[in-house]
Amino acid sequence: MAELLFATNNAHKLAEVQAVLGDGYTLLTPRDCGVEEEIPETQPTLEGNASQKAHYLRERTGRDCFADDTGLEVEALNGAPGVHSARYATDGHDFAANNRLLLKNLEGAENRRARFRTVIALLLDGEEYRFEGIVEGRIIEHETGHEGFGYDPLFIPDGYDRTFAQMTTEEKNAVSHRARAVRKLVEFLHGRKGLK
Ligand code: ITT
Repeated sequence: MAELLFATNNAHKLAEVQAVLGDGYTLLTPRDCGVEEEIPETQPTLEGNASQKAHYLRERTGRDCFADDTGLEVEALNGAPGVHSARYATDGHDFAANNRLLLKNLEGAENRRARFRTVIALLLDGEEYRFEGIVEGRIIEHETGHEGFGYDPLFIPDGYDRTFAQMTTEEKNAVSHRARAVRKLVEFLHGRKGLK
């Protein structure tokens, strides 16, 4: 079984990505490799942050690894919160405060179109590769559901009548931004000699 180091401190993400990868890969976390501190993400784009997180981890561990960065891009807010999704309302990862601020900023808005966009940066054998995943949908007016994390209780993907927070991990992974990006990563890895 192949091991893959994933530069995240978010347990929900880890579970989602492990579910997409299945039994063929075991994910390692930064902590598994002795990195306890928060990994910096100070770049102005999702691409920059994914790359920064992966490079930070490789420098500290010497291992190949990948990182993802995700943003919620809301049409009526000109793409906000976007790269600032984690710290939209406060300095910390306060999901409830972020959701409240999003609802406040969308009060009275007719256009509630939004999308999640994930960028994965993979560092492998001295090269960097990028994979993107997008899911389109809309922001509803009240938090609904308790699964998932972040903005999941406010986001209904196109073609569904339930939020991501009302879905199992498997249901979310059928359409989600992150799962789409991870499946591209897996296809890439399968195509490489010597890797499953
Ligand atoms: P790591 O950097 O440790 O991986 P993070 O929580 O900071 O974890 P991101 O920077 O990728 O993750 O995501 C920024 C924010 O976007 C995150 O804090 C959530 O509020 C939101 N977010 C990301 N993925 C999401 C998802 O699948 N569903 C709902 N919200 C999500």
